[in-house]
Amino acid sequence: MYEQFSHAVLNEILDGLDLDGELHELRPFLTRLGANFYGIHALFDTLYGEHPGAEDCRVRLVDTMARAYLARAPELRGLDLVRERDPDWFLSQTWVAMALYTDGFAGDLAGMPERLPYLQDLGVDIVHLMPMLQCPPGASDGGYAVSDFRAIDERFGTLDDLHEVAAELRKRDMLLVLDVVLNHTSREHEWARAAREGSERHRAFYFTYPNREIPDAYEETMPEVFPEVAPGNFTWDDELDRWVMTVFHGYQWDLDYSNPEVFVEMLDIVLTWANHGADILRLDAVAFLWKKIGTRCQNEREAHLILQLMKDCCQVSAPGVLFIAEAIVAPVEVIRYFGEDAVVAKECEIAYNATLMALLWDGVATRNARLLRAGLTNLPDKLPGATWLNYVRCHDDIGLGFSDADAHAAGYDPTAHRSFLINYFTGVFEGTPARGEPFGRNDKTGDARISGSLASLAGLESALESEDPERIDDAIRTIVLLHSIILSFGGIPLLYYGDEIGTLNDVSYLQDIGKANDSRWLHRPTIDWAKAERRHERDTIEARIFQQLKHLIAIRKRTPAFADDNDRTLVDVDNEHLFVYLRVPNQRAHAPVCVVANFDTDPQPLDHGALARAGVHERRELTDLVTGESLSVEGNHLWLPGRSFAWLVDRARR
Ligand code: OTU
Repeated sequence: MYEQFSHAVLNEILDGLDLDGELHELRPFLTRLGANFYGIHALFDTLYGEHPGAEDCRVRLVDTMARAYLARAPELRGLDLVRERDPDWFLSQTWVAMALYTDGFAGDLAGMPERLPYLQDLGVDIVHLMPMLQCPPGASDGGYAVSDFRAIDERFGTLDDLHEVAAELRKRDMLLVLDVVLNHTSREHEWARAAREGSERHRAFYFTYPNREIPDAYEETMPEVFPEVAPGNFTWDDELDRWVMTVFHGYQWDLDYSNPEVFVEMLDIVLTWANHGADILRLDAVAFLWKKIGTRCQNEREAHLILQLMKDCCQVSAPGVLFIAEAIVAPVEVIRYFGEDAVVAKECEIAYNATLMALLWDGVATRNARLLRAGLTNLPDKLPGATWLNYVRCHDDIGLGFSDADAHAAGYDPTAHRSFLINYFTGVFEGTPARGEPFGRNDKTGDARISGSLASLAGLESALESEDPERIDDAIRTIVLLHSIILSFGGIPLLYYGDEIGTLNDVSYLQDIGKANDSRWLHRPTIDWAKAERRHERDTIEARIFQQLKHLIAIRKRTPAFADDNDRTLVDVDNEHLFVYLRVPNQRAHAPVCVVANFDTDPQPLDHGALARAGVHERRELTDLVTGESLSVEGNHLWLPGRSFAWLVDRARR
């Protein structure tokens, strides 16, 4: 019944649109729209059925999808078809990603093409260009306070430059990831300007209030994201003469997605960037998309419905394009971004694995895998057709997002343990090699997070200062160990630019008033290309890191067990320093791989019997894919050097 009704609605909408001349071109679009319209219509009704603007926006929604489809380049439409036929294409082990700031990496977009061989040398084939959209001068939260969602900021170049980068990537079988900042705009965005100039229509794009009554009601339950520099979630705006909801910085105005116009506008922007050649769109801060008094205003059911509607619409106009959910929330909450109550992923196909990231750093500080194991045992299974972005560092701070229950399970007092970690990574803990800075300290809750480059947090900066070869060695081992996990864990490994050559903290941001109060700039470097060149010089720091990572990436790519088939099992080997898991490929012809990582700085024994019991091998001969060597078996144990790892296969099955 409902389905028939929705088709009637669809036909009525299509009849009303001025698409006549182009109808012949719309055939694949119409097929996809027909297939998805029931879902789109039902989601739209649930979200906006009661809104006075609903009918108008429903028509605009279909119009937006149709025009985006018509504007899509034939080459991209072709890719859509290929990917529709092979929907699991991105789960393959051949993908390795890197996130980078275009200016820090290549100066600007025009400088990107000549740097692509460097990425290919390492084995990277997915490139995430951090936000480049137009922002007001001065503080702009690293590009996340956008004043024009349709224009590239001139610091980076032009749209044409971007098209050239996209074409160059495609030529090299590389993928492009771009950001869409869904949750908020800059105060200087034209919608916010219009609101400040008195437009009621645009005021309704945001959450604004004449007095503190509603803001205070929200504040009762809303946490603060940037407690030091942007306390509270509302900012008084003199020009507007009202309070505005600003969950992040005071200059980032939250969009009100209960207004269907906001949804339609933002869908148009999503589809626009898909048409500019993005293969994958990173949707920023998706947990925050729906606000409700009396809640934390994160992970609300409606936030999921908005993403599902966004996905369904994208599926109609640009079905080859994937979404990344940037939701830095608890594991049980993150997996809902793959699609709640769904059978296969139908919201975002990819999500940041912030749990793994934070737990890896715990392993570095504690030299054991207790919390890592406890936390990951409770990482729920993903849906089929969904995958993780596994990372060690990114442009943001490290939040200690593990649950108290997991900390207890690992034998820690959660509060004491979190403060140990903060002290360890910010150089306060006696004897720590780590050199980070605190970020987002909140005196009310006692929370804090951590900034710093991977190399500096892993101890390379202090080791180089001490000129102690053993400490330098430890730091490099730690850096490679962390990467060995993200490369084998299941999902797309996401490297962060500069880490591949051991880039240290960069304190130059302190000289810039737009950045000085945000320690995340410590780890948003400008690449030193002379340093990068040293990757070719034997025994330099750069070569030791880069060449090992390159080697691991190459092995990953030819090892089918590392594709993401939801096939990882943690193995208990009765040694708290070791983190062990088994990856079983879905085709029996390929060999399973057992990943063994020693977080201790001293050698640790691995019990052979425990591996046999876990079904890792039939014989006593194991080969390490990384070194190609058989592991030395002494008595019943394999010995793993400090901060080392192995990717083991049963020799008989190689
Ligand atoms: C994201 O961050 C971006 O990655 C940050 O760089 C931006 O500042 C922020 O959004 C606002 O656009 O929203 O879902 O440092 O981990 O703010 C999580 C805290 C986010 C970030 C958090 C994150």
